[in-house]
Parts: sequence; structure tokens; C-alpha cells
Amino acid sequence: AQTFKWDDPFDMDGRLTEDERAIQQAARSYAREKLLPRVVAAFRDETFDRAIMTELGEMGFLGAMLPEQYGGSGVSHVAYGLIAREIEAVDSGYRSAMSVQSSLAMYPIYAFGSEEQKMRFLPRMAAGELVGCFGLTEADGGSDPASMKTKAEAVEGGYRLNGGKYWITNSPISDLAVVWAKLDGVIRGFIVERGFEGFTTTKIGDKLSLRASITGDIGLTDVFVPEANLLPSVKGLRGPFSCLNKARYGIAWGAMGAAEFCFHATRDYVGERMLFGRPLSSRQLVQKKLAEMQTEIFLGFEGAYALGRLLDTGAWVPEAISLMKRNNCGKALAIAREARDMHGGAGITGEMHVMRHAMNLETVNTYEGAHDVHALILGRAITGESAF
Ligand code: TGC
Ligand code: FAD
Repeated sequence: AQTFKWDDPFDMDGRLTEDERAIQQAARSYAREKLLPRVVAAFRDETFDRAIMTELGEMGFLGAMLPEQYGGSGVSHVAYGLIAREIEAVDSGYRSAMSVQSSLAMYPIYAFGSEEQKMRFLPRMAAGELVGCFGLTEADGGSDPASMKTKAEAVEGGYRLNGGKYWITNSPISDLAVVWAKLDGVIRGFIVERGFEGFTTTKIGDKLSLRASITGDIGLTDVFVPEANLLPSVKGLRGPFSCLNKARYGIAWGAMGAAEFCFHATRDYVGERMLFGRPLSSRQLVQKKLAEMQTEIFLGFEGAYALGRLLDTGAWVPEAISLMKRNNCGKALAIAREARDMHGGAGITGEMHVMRHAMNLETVNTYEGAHDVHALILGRAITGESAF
């Protein structure tokens, strides 16, 4: 007979392919040995170590789902999710850096770029040699990207871009930005390279969340973008949203990875913390909270796993991604806050990690479609009424 595994109640490990198991193991070792030791200082000092991109590239984690000719290794959506789970167990900011590169910068070039663009950028991005960012959000239109003001106009040999983007992960260290702008009123994607005149990026400081991830703006003043840098194969919001589908799916795994870390840390802590002559873990209130964390985490992983298999076979729809992104981010945030509480005062320290996770998950619950925006996407699908 099987025994109940408190840390893997549905035996997900047994349902992964050998490759997926190996990739998860590699991601876990890298994250715990190389990222965890530097994250407390990075978060405190609000710095992102550029070398991490090179390391992620060496590990094969950037654009891992893409075919080999473009630097990827054709891994499954489940494997991509498992990488996100292990990296975000250390810090949502590190997972951010990775998912922006893979899903938001490499994926649009792969899906909508010319062969020349793919060969020029993707292998070097997969290696972490070039860092990309994704410019969709503007200061005035976060949840409503259709209202963007950034404009492109056709000029001889290419386009002239004017406008600006805000809240852009990796922008200050990026070598290229996939910028979405309106050309004759229609949203198009442009690859804007570092060094193009009029293209600027400035770091946003004093964030109280995702401090180990670098965020900035993008300024575009009369930036000339050659014809060769227009993404030829997509028009309209479907372009950026196709990238968001991939990233939101990865976040569904990643957020639960952070929650899982908090669950393990809390189980260890209450097992050792002696109060009133007994370990905290012997208390009913404490056990109930652990049971609730466990339930939400492993249901969340099951949903993400099912969605990953659907993505692999092509039988998915965007609303299912909204459901999982929303559920897992909201639940992970609640779990991290509870974990902080159960650690008592110790929970506010850097070395315990749980409060950092809670602070990070505030952003994760907001970006890539805020929690309530995904509720409205689902509400529209349920009722046929748009309530945006
Ligand atoms: P709507 O009418 O719903 O759709 C407009 C067009 O887009 C198509 N579309 C999709 N296509 C593929 N996948 C999806 N998920 C799609 N969703 C929509 C749709 O079919 C339609 O196409 P067409 O050809 O008919 O025109 O557009 P709307 O303006 O009503 O949209 C409303 C809403 C709220 C759903 C949408 O704007 C939304 O999702 N807002 C949230 C914005 C958001 O997620 N921003 C993310 C920015 S990037 C980011 O946060 C990165 S952080 C990364 C990190 O650090 O990890
Ligand atoms: P708003 O859209 O102003 O929303 C404010 C509140 O209103 C939210 O609670 C929302 O749920 C609610 N709301 C919105 N519309 C409705 C409605 N119709 N009815 C009821 N309630 C509503 N963007 C990029 O393009 N690229 C990036 O790399 C990127 N990285 C980011 C990194 C960080 C650290 C952060 C914080 C953000 C990042 N973003 C990025 C932007 C992110 O996607 C937006 O912050 C997000 O989409 C929400 O937009 P907003 O912040 O303008 O909030």
C-alpha cells in the first residue's frame, strides 16, 4: 500500500516524465545552492545581479520550450512550470527575470518574428548573453492596455516611435525591448535595441516588493526602428496577450512554489518552537492552518499540472489560464501572510524568508493581470457580459 506523502499528496513526482523530474531537480539544486545564499542581501539592497541571467542561460532555463535551433531544448510546458516553481521558491523576482526573458521577450520573437530576427536574437538570449524586456504597460493604462498612447509612424526604411512604458521588469539592464505600439491605430510589436537613439530606461526605486528584481520605465523619443525590427506576423492585442498566456501559466506554478517554500519553513518552525511546554506543532489551531496551506498548495499544483498538459496538446483556452493565475497567486499570497504570522516575530526577519515572499506576492497578484481583472475575464466567460 502507498503511504501518504505530506509534501506530495497526489504523487505528482510519480506522474512526471523522467526528463521533467531531472529538470526539476536541476532547477531546485541551482536555486537552493546559488540563488538562496544571495537573495537576502539582494532584497535588502534592492539589487539584481546581472550574472544570474548568464547562469540561468547556462542551466538551459531561458526559452527552454523553444526548439534547439533557436537555443531552446523543446521542454514541455510542465517542465517550464517546474522550473518556475523551483526558482520562485527562492524569490518571485528571480522567477520574474526568467519569465520575462522566456515568455515575454523570446516567445514573441519566436512566434511572430522573421527567421532573420529569430536567428539574430534567440540563441544569444537563450544563453543569457542578451537580456530582453517587454513593454506593454503604460503609466495611464495598466489593466487596460488597449488604451496605450505609444505610437509608431512609418518613415523611410522603418518606423519612428514615440511614447513611454512604465513598470517594466528588466528594462534598465536590457539589451533589447519588445515594445508594443500603435501603428495607424493597430497594435504592433517592435524590437527596440539598446543604443537606438532616443531609447532610454530608468530604474524605479523604493519598491517594497520584488526588490531583488530590477524594474524600470522605457522612454521613446523619436526612436528610429528599422523595418527589419518590426514583428511581421501579428497585429492587435493578440500579440502581447499570446505572450502573457505563457507567462501567466508559469506564474501559476511559480506563486505556488513560493507558497510551498513558506509551508515547509512553517512546518519546520512550529516543530521546533516550544511554547507552554510543548511544540507549537502539537496544537490544533496550528495543525489546521498547516492542513489548509497543504490543501491549497497541492490543489493549486494539480490545476497548474492539468493546464500544462493541455498546453502541451494544444487543447487549452486563455480563460483556464486566468483561472489558475488568479487562484494560485491569491492563495499563495494568503499562505505567505499566514506563514509570517505563524513564525511570530521571527517571521519579520530576512533570514526566515517568509515575509519577503509575502511582500513579493503582492506584486505577483497584481502584475500579468490583477486578481480582480482575471475575475472579470472569468465573469465575462460565465455570463457573456463584459464588466470591465
Ligand atoms: P478583448 O476584447 O478581451 O481582446 C482584444 C483582442 O485580444 C485577444 N485576446 C487574446 N488573445 C490571446 N490570448 C489572450 N489571453 C487574449 N485575450 C484577449 C482577443 O481575442 C481580441 O482579439 P481580436 O482579434 O478580436 O481583436 O480586450 P479588452 O481590451 O477588452 O481586454 C480587457 C482585458 C482586461 C482582458 C485585458 O486588457 C487584460 O488582460 N488586462 C490585463 C493587462 C495585463 O495583463 N498586463 C500585463 C502586462 S505585462 C506584465 O505584467 C509582466 S510582469 C512579468 C514579470 O515580471 O514576471
Ligand atoms: P490598475 O490597472 O490601475 O488597477 C488598479 C486596481 O483596479 C487593481 O486592483 C485592479 O484589479 C482594479 N481594476 C482595474 N480595472 C478594473 C475594473 N474594470 N473593475 C474593477 N476593478 C478594476 N508591465 C509590462 O508591460 N511589462 C513588465 O515587465 C511589467 N513588470 C512589472 C513589474 C512590477 C514590479 C510591477 C508592479 C508591474 C509590472 N508590470 C509590467 C505592470 C503590471 O502588469 C500592471 O501593474 C498591472 O497590469 C496592473 O496595472 P496598474 O498597476 O496600472 O493597476
